[in-house]
Order: sequence, then structure tokens, then C-alpha cells
Amino acid sequence: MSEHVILFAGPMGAGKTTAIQTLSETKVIATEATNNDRETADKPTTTVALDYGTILLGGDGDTEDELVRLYGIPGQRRFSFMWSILKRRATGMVLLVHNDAPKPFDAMLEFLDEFGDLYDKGGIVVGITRADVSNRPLVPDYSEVIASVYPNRLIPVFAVDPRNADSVRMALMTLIANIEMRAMFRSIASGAQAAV
Ligand SMILES: Nc1nc2c(ncn2[C@@H]2O[C@H](COP(=O)(O)OP(=O)(O)O)[C@@H](O)[C@H]2O)c(=O)[nH]1
Ligand SMILES: [Mg+2]
Repeated sequence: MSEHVILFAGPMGAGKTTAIQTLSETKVIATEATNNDRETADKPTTTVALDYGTILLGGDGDTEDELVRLYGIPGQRRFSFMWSILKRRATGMVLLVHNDAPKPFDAMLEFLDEFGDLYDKGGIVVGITRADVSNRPLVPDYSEVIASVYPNRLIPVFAVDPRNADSVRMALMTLIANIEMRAMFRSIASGAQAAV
């Protein structure tokens, strides 16, 4: 069975743990501990190592089933030792940024920089969460910031509600379609090269 390893990254409070709990068909392994940083995110617990869940995408007869492994990584930089381990395994990233974050563009750019390799390895989509809590900035504002910093990258941006299965599944499926399309182009290109 083929596999995808997808990271859910983003600042503390963006909705990574919620998204994996919403998506996963297997019991989520979560490593929550008391949050000692209530100033950054006012919630009782926070992820200290990772969240892990899985979802099986059914083949349609012609294609095989695919197992998608979902890893939610801790938002704080002091856990960045976990970032490098997971970065190596991953083939794509759903970057969640909450719209009510103090500096949402800076937060987004920090993760796009840190996990930029994943764009070349597979793909990245950005999900803007908590748009119901704060209705500014708008999704196109994020796209504009990405285009100004990475003019050659195609990174879709959506509004995502991690509590809603359809919403978060849509972001994941867009990412997987993106990864598979690019893998196909790569194999066509290497086939063409071999034929020369
Ligand atoms: N209203 C609202 N709450 C959200 C949304 N996304 C996440 N949350 C809530 O925000 C809080 C932080 O989410 P969590 O998954 O722990 O964030 P993490 O730090 O990225 O793992 C939780 O209470 C979620 O239920 C959203 O789109 N709207
Ligand atoms: Mg979490």
C-alpha cells in the first residue's frame, strides 16, 4: 500500500491537534501536557511531542488504497528537535495559521521558511483557521504575502475550520492531489530524460 506522511504545522493554538482528531480514523496518539504559556495561547494543555493519526483513502478499483499518516507537530520553537525528525519523513505539509494570532503573516512566513524543503519534496497548503473568531486579514491577503516572498511557488490558501471534517479534509485532499500530480510530472520528466 502506498503512503503519505503529512505534517500539520503552525503556531500554538492554530488548530493542529483539533484537525488531526477530526480527520483520523484511528485513535489519535496525542502528547498533551499542561500549558505553561497561557500568554501565547490561552488553553489548558499543549502538544509537547506530536499528535499522530491515520486515514485510509480508498482506491477506486484502478488505484490502490493509500494510507495517510498525519503528524501534528508542536508549535513552539523549543520543540524544534521534533521538527527536523518529522521533516525528514514528511512528503507534504498543511500549515495552519489562526487568523486571531498576534502577527499571522509573520507566523506563516516563519513556518514556510523552516519547512520550505517540503515544498520541493511534495507540496504545501496553508489553512487559515479561526476566521470565525477574527474576520481579518482575508485569505487573499495571505496569498499576496506568499506571492511577494515566494513568487515562484504555488501554495494554495484556504479558510479551514479544523473542527469540521469536510473543511479539513478538503485542505488535505488538495495537498495530496498536489503531491501526486507533481510526482507524476517528475516521473514523466525522468522518463523523457531516459528516452533521450
Ligand atoms: N472558533 C474556532 N475555534 C477553533 C478553530 N480552530 C481551532 N479552534 C479551537 O482553538 C483551540 C486550539 O486548537 P488546538 O487544536 O489545540 O491547536 P494546536 O495548538 O495547533 O494544536 C481549540 O480549542 C480548538 O477547538 C476555528 O476555526 N474556529
Ligand atoms: Mg496541539
